[in-house]
Amino acid sequence: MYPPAPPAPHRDFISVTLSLGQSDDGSKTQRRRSCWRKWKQLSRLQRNVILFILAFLMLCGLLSYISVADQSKAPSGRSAGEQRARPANLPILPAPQKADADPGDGPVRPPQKPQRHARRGPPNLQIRAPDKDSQGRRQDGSRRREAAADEAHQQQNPPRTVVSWRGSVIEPEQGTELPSRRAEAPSRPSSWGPRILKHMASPNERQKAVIDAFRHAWAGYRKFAWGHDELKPVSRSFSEWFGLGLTLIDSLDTLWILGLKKEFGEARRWVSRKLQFQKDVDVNLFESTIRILGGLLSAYHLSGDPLFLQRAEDFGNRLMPAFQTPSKIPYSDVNIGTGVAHPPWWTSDSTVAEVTSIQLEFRELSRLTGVRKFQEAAEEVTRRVHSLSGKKDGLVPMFINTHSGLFTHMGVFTLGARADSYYEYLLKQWIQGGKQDARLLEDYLEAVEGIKRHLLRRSEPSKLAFVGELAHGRFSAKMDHLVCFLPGTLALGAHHGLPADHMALARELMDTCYQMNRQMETGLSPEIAHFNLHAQEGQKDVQVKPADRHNLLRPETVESLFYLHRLTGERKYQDWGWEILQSFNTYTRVASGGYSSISNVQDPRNPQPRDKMESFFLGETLKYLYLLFSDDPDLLSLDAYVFNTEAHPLPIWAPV
Ligand code: DMJ
Repeated sequence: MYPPAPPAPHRDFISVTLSLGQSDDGSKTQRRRSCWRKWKQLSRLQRNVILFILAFLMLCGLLSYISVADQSKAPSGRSAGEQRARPANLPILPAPQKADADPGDGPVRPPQKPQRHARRGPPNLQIRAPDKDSQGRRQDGSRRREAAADEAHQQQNPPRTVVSWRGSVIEPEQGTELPSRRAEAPSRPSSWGPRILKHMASPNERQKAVIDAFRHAWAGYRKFAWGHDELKPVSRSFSEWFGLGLTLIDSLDTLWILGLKKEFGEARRWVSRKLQFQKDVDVNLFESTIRILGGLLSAYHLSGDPLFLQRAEDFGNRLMPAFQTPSKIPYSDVNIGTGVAHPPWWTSDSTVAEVTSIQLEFRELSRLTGVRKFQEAAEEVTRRVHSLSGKKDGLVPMFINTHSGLFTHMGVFTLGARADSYYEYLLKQWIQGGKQDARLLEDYLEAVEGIKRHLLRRSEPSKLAFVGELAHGRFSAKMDHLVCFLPGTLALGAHHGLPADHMALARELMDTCYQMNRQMETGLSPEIAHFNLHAQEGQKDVQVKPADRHNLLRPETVESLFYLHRLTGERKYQDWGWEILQSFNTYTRVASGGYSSISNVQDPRNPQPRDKMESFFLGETLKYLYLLFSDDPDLLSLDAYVFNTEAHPLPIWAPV
């Protein structure tokens, strides 16, 4: 039994009505009394239900008020605190879309469904280009208007330097720093002289063929993917990775070097007017550093246009949260809009090559801006990795933990994916900094000895030297095409005074990388090759597994050919590169514009286009081919420049 209900708190009721601020006339008093009587007649249960509903309605009202107030307080962005509290990985990029973009102007188109494409034989025989004329006519008017506006802008804000095309008359110093900040800049790299493309001969026949290939790739990107990350040449659409115009930025310095002035101007306009970093998007720290930061810095060095440095600094700032980890080893991903950094969802590890291959760019950004934090954060990683245990004669594991700062997945060693550019950046940082930092050199030299001792073998029947992998003491005769950066790096080290046997090894590995292309029916290397270790009748040196026979238009072979030719002067390296360019043209060129990765380098009748043109095809592959075919050692001299791992040239701080 419940005890009898206490008398109703009459005063409470009156206090509520008074709070409405109404005058207390007789009729209202009557109504109140009758309401009160009705209330008293209700059962306890009925009263409780009504009270509960009222409380619920009040709560809902309060919540919706708060949410409306919040939205109206944040018209375009969130406070830094709110932004940081937001979870990362928000799905904001549009799905791949078909594009028929209007380069240079026009609003961003709403997302559309990607078109499926039918695969019909070699890509260069596929799909006709759309009606260029009518499209071109439509675009011409607006492009002319934009060009005029841009010219007016250039006249009002003339560049600080007198720069003739391809940098042939760039004044020293002026194009490489922000004068207003010079006093704050780190003192060390204060001088570097006039060494940009001093005299530039007209392109020879092979270089013209590269220009033609580049124009074709660019035409496809411009028509179908303008301002997006990557061209899908077969379906004539695009794909997004970061949503930052990756191909366009990766291509800026190649456009400049190849002398494509009009195209460079158009791309520059896009950077000036459309490139937007305030975006709620996760980017991979390494990939965006080498392609976007590196691309902008090189564009700045070559053109002297401060726009590129401003963009580089903005972007660098947005990457900095990645370094805020317990160990100072950066996370793999960072949201450039919210500033939230994080590892991949499945691990708290980062990839060793990724965290150790961002230093050239961050150091250069500090040198140019005078803002030290970029260099300090990146160099802290180098210092920590230098003193870590778990290496095997200078060889590093593939993963490192962002909490403990220690290597993980110990005992697996490769020069391929996840470790490759660690070795490259040891040498290149040493060169960039004027060969001062003994720890970098020591780590590099030790690693080359480790490669020779543990990973270097010779194949049968041709005794090709190759670099395999080691997993817990077991050798695997597997070599990624990515490893073909190594001959070039070894040759570069030898050029900068390292032991002559590095050059000998570079030559041998260069032959092998060439054979990885040459022994395929298309003349293009597979992504991964396996080398034959046992002499057997009818067996080739290079073997390919079905899952590994794709080619992504990667640069590493032609990158090394460039170094080997530049540093030995031997014509055969140019000839090998020429063969590879022919193969790209035969098997990967798409008639309507662009080049496509292929799935099968062993089937020349049906190489199976994968419908993707990676940004590094323009940023690296075609740039290195163009430089390979030049006989001018002063064209981006290796005594004045160091190329980042995405082929973006950065100045050596103290020229040699
Ligand atoms: C590029 O992004 C860089 O060269 C990187 O170091 C490795 N992968 C691609 C090219 O293959």
